[in-house]
Amino acid sequence: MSRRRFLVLALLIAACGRSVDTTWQEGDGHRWRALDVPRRGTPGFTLLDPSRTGVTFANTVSDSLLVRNRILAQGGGVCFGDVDGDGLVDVFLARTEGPNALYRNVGGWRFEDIAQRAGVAAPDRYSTGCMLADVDGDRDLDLILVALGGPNALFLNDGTGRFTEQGEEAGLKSSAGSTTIAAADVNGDGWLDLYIANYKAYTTLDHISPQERAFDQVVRQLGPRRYEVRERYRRDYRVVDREDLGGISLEQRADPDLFYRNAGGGRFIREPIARNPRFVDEQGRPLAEEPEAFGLAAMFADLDGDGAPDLYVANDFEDPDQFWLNDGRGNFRLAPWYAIRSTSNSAMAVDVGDVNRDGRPDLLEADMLSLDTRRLKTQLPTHTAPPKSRTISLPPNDAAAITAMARAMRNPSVRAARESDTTACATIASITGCTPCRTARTSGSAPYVTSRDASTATVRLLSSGAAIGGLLPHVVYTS
Ligand SMILES: [Ca+2]
Ligand SMILES: [Ca+2]
Ligand SMILES: [Ca+2]
Ligand SMILES: [Ca+2]
Repeated sequence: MSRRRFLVLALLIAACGRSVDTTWQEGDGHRWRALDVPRRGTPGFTLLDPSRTGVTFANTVSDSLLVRNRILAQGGGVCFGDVDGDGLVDVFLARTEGPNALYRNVGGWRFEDIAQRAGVAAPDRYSTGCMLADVDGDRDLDLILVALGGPNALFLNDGTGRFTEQGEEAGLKSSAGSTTIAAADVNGDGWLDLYIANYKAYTTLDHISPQERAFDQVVRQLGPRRYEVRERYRRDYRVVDREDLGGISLEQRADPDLFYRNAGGGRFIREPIARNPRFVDEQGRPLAEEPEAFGLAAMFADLDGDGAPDLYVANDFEDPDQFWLNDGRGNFRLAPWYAIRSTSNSAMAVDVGDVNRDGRPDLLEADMLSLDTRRLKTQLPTHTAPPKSRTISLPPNDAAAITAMARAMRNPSVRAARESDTTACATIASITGCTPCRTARTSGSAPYVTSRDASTATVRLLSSGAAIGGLLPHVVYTS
């Protein structure tokens, strides 16, 4: 063997044999190690057969139950975590009808269901969402389990994977149609706080005949453009003045979401979202009423990069999603609507990750409707009416703010501003290429912009209020 050929071979052997240091590095309350990524093969996943893994779970709901409550067809959640501290990640699966499953990871991609002896089977409820998190600070993963119609409950882990359901003293009592849980220490006191998204525990479609729930049966007219829901339907219906539609809309009410502050040791105290300075609207005002939206997903994630967990709530139907920005002390303010200009109509799920690796978190929202046209034709959309008008606030004649907003919208149909506000008009025209600006028909001195984008509707720029921050997370939508 020539010396050169020997050298190449030696280098090849060295390269192939280069190993990654995969020893665990211990930290305060955590440990980490490098991944030894195989040099061969392709990225992706390999489907493992249930006969190999032992995971035979299926969430089926009987027709006899569904005929009484169709919302039970929405499914249950899955949670991952090492519940018994053996270093292997275990899997919890929530079941709508019957016992939940807790698959202990026994190694080699094999699992055994220990839900019964672990004390988390809870067959007495319609389990929906789950969360494995250490809420009492003893360094083992506890289970928060919510159910359609309740009870929502905390199961404390003894450290070995045996759980004890806590009673009402945990503070999570609810009979709402809960769907999912998000946990984060929102106020930085070291204790994980909770946000539970709610849908509705039932639908009137299963209880009230079409004739009985007709508009004139449910609603009484009090005068010109004045309506009220009759007393016996107020728990389930509300009338909404849809200025953008030029009329009144009758809507089924949803269950308000739940925010819980962890008072320490896994004792939760519910704080309302309305009339609470912790939650304020885009203009910084506390909310007058609890938001009622059909919530299906909620997630805490730091979306603006200030280190504090923000909150994104994805809602079904035409209820807008809610994007709450945390001020770092656990106070939330709704992000300006144009921070995310459109959302899924039938939002089903949401996730956060840096998909293009530029260091900024991206947001993925899954919609119910398929992108595939064949499949789409087998689905029933919600026939949502055109989007609602929105009113936002900007400093008057602030070219920088208007520039930021116009850039945020990147909307070629932004096409009007108050004629006398030449700065705003020129700025918008230069960005959007839409000229000329036309005279606003709005009253007072407020400049405004009209957008005909299908997702943004009419916008009025009023004369005071919030400045625009750099709140432009990348948005990826899929279905
Ligand atoms: Ca384990
Ligand atoms: Ca714990
Ligand atoms: Ca906290
Ligand atoms: Ca943040």
